[in-house]
Amino acid sequence: MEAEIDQIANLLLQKDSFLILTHKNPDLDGIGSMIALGTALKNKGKKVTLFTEEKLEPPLGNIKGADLISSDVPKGKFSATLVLDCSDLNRLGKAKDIALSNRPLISIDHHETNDHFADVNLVVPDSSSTGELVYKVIKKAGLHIDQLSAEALFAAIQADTGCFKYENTTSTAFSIAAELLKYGVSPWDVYRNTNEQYTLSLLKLLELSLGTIELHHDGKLSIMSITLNMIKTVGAYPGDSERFVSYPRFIVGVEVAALIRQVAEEEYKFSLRSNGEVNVAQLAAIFGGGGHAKAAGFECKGELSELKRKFIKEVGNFLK
Ligand SMILES: [Mn+2]
Repeated sequence: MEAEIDQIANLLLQKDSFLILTHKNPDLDGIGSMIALGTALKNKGKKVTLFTEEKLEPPLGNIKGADLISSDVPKGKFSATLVLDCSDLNRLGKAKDIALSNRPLISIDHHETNDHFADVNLVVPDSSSTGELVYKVIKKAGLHIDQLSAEALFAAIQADTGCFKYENTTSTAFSIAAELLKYGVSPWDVYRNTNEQYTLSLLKLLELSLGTIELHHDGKLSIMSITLNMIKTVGAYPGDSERFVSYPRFIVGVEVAALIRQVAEEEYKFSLRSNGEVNVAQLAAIFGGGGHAKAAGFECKGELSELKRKFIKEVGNFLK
């Protein structure tokens, strides 16, 4: 890990224009890492372009510095591309080709399913978050951390550790978070701004989706579903519903929880969470997805009852 940190720190200082990317359907770890690294490089006089395919919506989009990120496909040449929190090139979506034509490609990530697609790969599955690794790189390069980058890094670590409660909440994660507070970060403000902020329609959507929870495999698998019809019923864009996946996971006896969200007529996103027994990154990989042992996901196309049947059967193979 130290060799890659050194190598990336040197590249950050040598090169002068950077394209900074994260995975499709970005999360706070990816976005916070982008804002922090982008700001630190900008303050060093470097040119930075931050891109996400989707326009950021609240609550994710409430993060300070979100205005630095554009959803217009980047043009021009960059002297390096930084890919943050992204396990493979296909998860880059529209940015994949631009990334490949602006090398060196530098990947900073902590997904155990990362396939080491880049020219330099700082991939540390033991790391709580990509934010933690970005902090180490920024420190190594001697880049200045201002309040904006400190808040963005804190948001990244706070999010990926589930507010410092998951098993990846290591002493390193706590030490870096403690360090970041010295820059004036308020944990409460960061949390409330980027996690709560439910709209009434999002709560109405939660009400509808709680009614869909079903149990399989003797109560070890719980499935919750959100359809396009339900979203239509509650009104316009309701906010980030992926976090609802915690509710089926809370149920006594559940080992694997799945939230199935319909995104188009015959297109679905499966978000998976584990309470420990099953490695859902491996489960998701069978369906072409990936993630972490306790939080993963995949996307698929087809008829829902058939997709669900296959999924339920596969979960059975993973349960003891
Ligand atoms: Mn992450």
